[in-house]
Amino acid sequence: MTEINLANLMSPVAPTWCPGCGNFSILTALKQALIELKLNMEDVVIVFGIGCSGNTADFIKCYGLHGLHGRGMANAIGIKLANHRQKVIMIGGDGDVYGEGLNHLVAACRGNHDVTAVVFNNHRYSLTTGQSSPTSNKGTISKSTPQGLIEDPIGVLSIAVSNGAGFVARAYAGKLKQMVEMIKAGILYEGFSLIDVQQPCPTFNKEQDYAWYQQNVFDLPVDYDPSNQGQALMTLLDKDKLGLGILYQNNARKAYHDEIPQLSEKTLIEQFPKEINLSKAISEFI
Ligand SMILES: Cc1ncc(C[n+]2csc(CCOP(=O)(O)OP(=O)(O)O)c2C)c(N)n1
Repeated sequence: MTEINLANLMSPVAPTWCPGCGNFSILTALKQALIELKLNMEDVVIVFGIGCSGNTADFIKCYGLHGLHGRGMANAIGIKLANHRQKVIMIGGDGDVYGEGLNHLVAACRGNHDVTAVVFNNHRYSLTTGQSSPTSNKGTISKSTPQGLIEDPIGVLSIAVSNGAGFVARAYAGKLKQMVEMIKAGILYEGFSLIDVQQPCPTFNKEQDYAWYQQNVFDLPVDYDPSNQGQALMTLLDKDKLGLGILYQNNARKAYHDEIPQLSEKTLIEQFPKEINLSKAISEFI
């Protein structure tokens, strides 16, 4: 076993992100969280979506999978069920996780699958040069909406809170220390954890820049109670002011794999037969 440290997370590939991109600090926070949790390299799998965010796959050394756009969560759930002793983290953008992958996100919430999703939310499809995404504001001018976006932004954290996600948090790429704490808490939580990271994209989102975030984010008050689902939903109804912290945490709900008696003793891969008669297995299903 190899305990995670900065040196062994270091990829030989330097990030290709634009200067000032919020992705730099999110990657730093992720590495810091893994180091502070004293996890082993062999115990962590990171699944990446497609996008500037998904390109993080090249910039961190770890066990992982860089799969199809929008399908990262499905892969993450599969990996978790194959070996539920591993910590599984899913990284993707708002387009990837809240657009193409929304159905898989809802499945992760409903099942309370023990996966930690860190969503790099820059309110744009940035890798493809800045089209509006499900979290773009109404009126956004972009290449795909030259006359202004007609739709309202998706209230995706409310969807998560009201559909079974056990842990829902919001962080901001401009607040590194808090982001590290959110990611650590999400990884430690046994169930589905969604950490929405608000992230400036200096190239394609001129509207929500660092100055805008300084005006529009706030720390949740000290008396905020994350176990109160109603309070979380009320807080999330305000789509302009962005409360940072753990919005909702349900410690009473079991993770999906803990509901499966066949996984109580051994993981699925430990139970996998050494030899398998494929024709016999297939004939049982047809
Ligand atoms: C199925 C599919 N549809 C579309 C694309 C093209 N595509 C690649 S990256 C991307 C945008 C990703 O945006 P987001 O998930 O918000 O990540 P960001 O680049 O902003 O980090 C799109 C649409 C693709 N690769 N696969």
